[in-house]
Amino acid sequence: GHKGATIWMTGLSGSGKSTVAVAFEQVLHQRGIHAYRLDGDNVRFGLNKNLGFSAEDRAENIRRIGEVAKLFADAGMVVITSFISPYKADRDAARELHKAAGLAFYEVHVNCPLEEAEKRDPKGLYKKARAGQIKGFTGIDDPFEAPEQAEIDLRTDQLSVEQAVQVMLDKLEEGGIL
Ligand code: GGZ
Repeated sequence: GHKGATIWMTGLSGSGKSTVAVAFEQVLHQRGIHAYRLDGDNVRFGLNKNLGFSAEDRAENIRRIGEVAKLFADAGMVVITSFISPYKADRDAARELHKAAGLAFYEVHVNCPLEEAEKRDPKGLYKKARAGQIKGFTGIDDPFEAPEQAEIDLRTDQLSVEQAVQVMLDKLEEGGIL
């Protein structure tokens, strides 16, 4: 059996959050673990469709995601959240929510240098941000406050997706979650 927990992936656009989250979820499912991913596709187009990318809206985005993740984790699921979550205070609030409810919380820094994320630019968003067509883009003209004490640090410019997933599996096994 396994316990509920939230795995909180934080990192720049293009850092590999979603790629690693999808691969990690797949392995958990193969092992018969009830896992669920929260990402922009199922949250920003639904629950949070009234929110944009101002500091206030990002904070509210993360606050709601933290609350939803807590509920899923409380129901016994392994929740994987995949949002930039650029502000330390907002991530810490999500962590505190879980702590107060006695639920495990793992912050995962999807740690890819801006230079590399910008080189990947899978959606061409960095290019637009550099050209001034998108204002307030994280890493370009909006902040990303890197975690100082993440439970897991993934240098996704150096690790394969499989290696990154293995690091996460090892950590959760060590913590008695899996
Ligand atoms: C950063 C933005 C922005 C701005 C749109 N800044 O690479 P993507 O496209 O798929 O991931 C990014 C996503 C970020 O949404 P989050 O909910 O994860 O952000 S936060 O946690 O800060 O609330 C990017 C796209 O939305 N996007 N405008 N200005 N990313």
